[in-house]
Amino acid sequence: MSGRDQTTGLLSRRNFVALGAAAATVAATAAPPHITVPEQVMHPLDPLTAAEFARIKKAVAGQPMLGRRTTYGWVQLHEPPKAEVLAWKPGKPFRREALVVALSPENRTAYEMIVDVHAQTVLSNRNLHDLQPFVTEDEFDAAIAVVDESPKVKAALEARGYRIEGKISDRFFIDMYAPGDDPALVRDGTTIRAVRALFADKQGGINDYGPYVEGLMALVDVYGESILAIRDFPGAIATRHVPEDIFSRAVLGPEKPARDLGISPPTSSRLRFDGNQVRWHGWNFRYSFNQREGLVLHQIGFEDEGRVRSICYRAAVSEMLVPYADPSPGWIWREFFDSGEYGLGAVAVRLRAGKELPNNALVLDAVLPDTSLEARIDPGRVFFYERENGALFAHVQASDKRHIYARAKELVVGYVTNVGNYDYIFQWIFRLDGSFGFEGELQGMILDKTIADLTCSVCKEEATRGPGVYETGGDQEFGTLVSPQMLGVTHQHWINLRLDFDIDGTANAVEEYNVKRLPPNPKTNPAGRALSVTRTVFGTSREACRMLNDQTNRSWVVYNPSKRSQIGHFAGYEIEAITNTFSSIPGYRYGEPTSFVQRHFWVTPYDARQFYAAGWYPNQHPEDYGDSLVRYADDRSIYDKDVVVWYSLGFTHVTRPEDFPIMPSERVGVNFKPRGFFAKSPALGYARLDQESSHSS
Ligand SMILES: [Cu+2]
Repeated sequence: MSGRDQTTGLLSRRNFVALGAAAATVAATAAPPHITVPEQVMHPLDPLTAAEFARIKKAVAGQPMLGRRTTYGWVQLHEPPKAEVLAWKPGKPFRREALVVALSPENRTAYEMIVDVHAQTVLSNRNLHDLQPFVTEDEFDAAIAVVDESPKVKAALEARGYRIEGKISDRFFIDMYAPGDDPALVRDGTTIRAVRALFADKQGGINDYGPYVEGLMALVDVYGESILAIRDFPGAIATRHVPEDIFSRAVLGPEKPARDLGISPPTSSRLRFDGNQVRWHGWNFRYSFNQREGLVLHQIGFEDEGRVRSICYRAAVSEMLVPYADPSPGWIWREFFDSGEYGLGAVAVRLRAGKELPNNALVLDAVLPDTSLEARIDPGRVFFYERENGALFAHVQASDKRHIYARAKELVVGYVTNVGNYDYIFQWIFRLDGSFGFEGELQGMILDKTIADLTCSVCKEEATRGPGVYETGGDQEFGTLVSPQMLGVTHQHWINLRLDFDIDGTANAVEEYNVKRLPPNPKTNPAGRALSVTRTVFGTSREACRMLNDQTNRSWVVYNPSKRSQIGHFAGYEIEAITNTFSSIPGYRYGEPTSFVQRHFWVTPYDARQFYAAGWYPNQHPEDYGDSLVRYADDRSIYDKDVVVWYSLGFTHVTRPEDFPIMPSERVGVNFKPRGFFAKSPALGYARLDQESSHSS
C-alpha cells in the first residue's frame, strides 16, 4: 500500500466553476473538460469546501495539546443530526461541523475533535489513547525513509544474498502496510503506532510489485520514526527473472486492436445538477466525497406521480476486509481493513473518460485536505456515466407481430480506490425500473508469495492418477502457482455497505423471505413442486444478523409498515444477492471487529455514531475494542423504527494463472429492487410500441 496518486492539483480560485453551469457546457468530445465541485455550501450534507477547511485550520490552531509535528489525518463533515437535515428547508441556516483527527507525534497519541465551522471553535476534543486512525500518506513516506536508511534492514537483505549498491529503494520497492497484529506493537500495555514494510525486488523493471523477499518485514514506529522490529522468517528468493512488469510490452505481448464502440452522447447532458444534488430519469440523490468512505450518496429518492419519495438517507462502503489464507508468519497478520487502515477516499485515484471509463463519462473533482489541513483539489475522483445493459423489457405478440420493448439504460456513479496492489471500482447503478444496485470491480495485481516450485504440484498428481479427490499441499497449499516461483495466495475480499433506508419516511421494518418447498401430498401437492413463501418479520437487531441461503432463495425486504398500496402491499425494497461467498473467519472469532463478514445481512436501529462496520478505528485495535457492527447488533427493536441495513459482499479469490501479472476485472454485486413500492413499474413509461410491416421478415 504505497502507490499513491501524485497528481493532486494546487488549489486556486480559478480552478473552481459552478458545477451546474459547467456541466451544461460539456461538448460531445472524447475527453470532457475538468469539472470541479461547487464551492458554495447549499445543503447541510454538502462536503466541506476549501474556504471551510481554512476556517477549520484556524479553529484548531490554538489547541494546546497540538505541537509542531501535528498532522491532520482525517477531516470531514460531521453530519448534522438526521432530524435536523430532514426538517431543514432551503434558504434556512444550518449547522456546519467538522470531524478533525489530529496526530500528535510529540504526545504519541491522536485527538478526535468536533469543530464548529461557522464559529471557528472546537466543540469537543477527545484523546484517542490506544485507538489508531488510518495511516496517512506522510506517515508512509516518512517510514519508507526510515527503512531506506536502516543498516539493519540492509544487512538482512544482504544476508539473503542480495547485493545492494546505493539505497535499498534503488533495488527494492519498499511496500508499506498498516501493521496488522504483532506482539511488538504493544509495549507496557500501550499501543505503538506503527506501519509494516515489505520488500519487492524490482528486478530492474517498472512495476513496483516485483517478487517479494519472502518472510522479511520491518515494523516502523511512526511517531518515533525508528525501526521497531525486524521480522525475518525463512523464505524463498526468486532465483530467476519474474515476468511481472505490467508496464512492459515484452511481458504483455503484442498490442491487439480493439474496436472503438463510438462516442455516446455525453452523460452530463442528461444529468441535472443543483450543487451536489443529481437528478436522472426520476432518480434524485445527493453525493459527497470524503477521505474515509470515498463516495457517499445521500437522500436517494424517486419521483413518483409528481413528488420525490424517499428510499435511502445515506449509502456508502462502510468497511472492507481482505483476509489472506496463508497461516505462515509472513502472512498471518494480513487481515486488512482497507477503509479503517488506509481511508478509501484518501487513497482514491483519478479515472479518465475515454480511457478507464467510457468516453461519455463525466468526471468530477473532490476537494480534500492534505495533512497540514490545506485544501487541495483531487482531480477526477467521482464519475457518472450512462450505459446500455440489455433489455428493460420486450415482448413480441406472435399472432400479429406487435412489439413492445425498451432498452435498459443505467446511470453508473462511482469512484476507484487504489489500496496498494488492488484497485477497487465501487459504483452505484440506477435503473429506469426504480431498482438500484452496487457493483464492485476488483482489479489490479494479486499478492504473490515467492516459493521454490516451478510447476503446479497437485496437477502433477492428478495427471498421474486421474479421477479422485486431491488436496493442494506443500508450498502450494494456500494458493495457486501463477508463474514459476510465484504463488498467488488465496484470499477474500469483503465489502460492507451501510444503507440507511428510509422508505417513505424513517419508521421502517425488515422481513426475510424464504421460499419453501411443500412436502409431496397426493391431494394438496400431487406433483411435489408446490412452493410457498415464509415471511419472518424481525423484532430486534440481534435476530436480523443473517446469512444468505440459496436453498430457500433467501432475500430481505425493507419496508414501511404504515405505508400500504391499494392492493395492500407494504412499500418496500428487496435486497437481492447477485454474487457472494462464505466467510473464512471462523465462528470462534465472532465478536471481533472482523465479524461483519460472518453474516451477510445486518440491521441496526439508526445511531448517529455507527457508520463503519469495523468501527471508527480498527487499525491496530486494542483487545477491548468494542466499536463494531457485531456489537451494534444488540437487543434494540428494529420494528417500525429508523433502521440501517448493513450488507456484506464477499468474493473468495482462488487465484488463476491468468490473474498474473495483472488480473482481469472480477465483478461482485447486489441489487435493491422495489417490492410493492410502486403501484406499477416506472419502467412502463419507457415502452415503445410498433408493429412489423407485412413485408418485413
Ligand atoms: Cu483478490
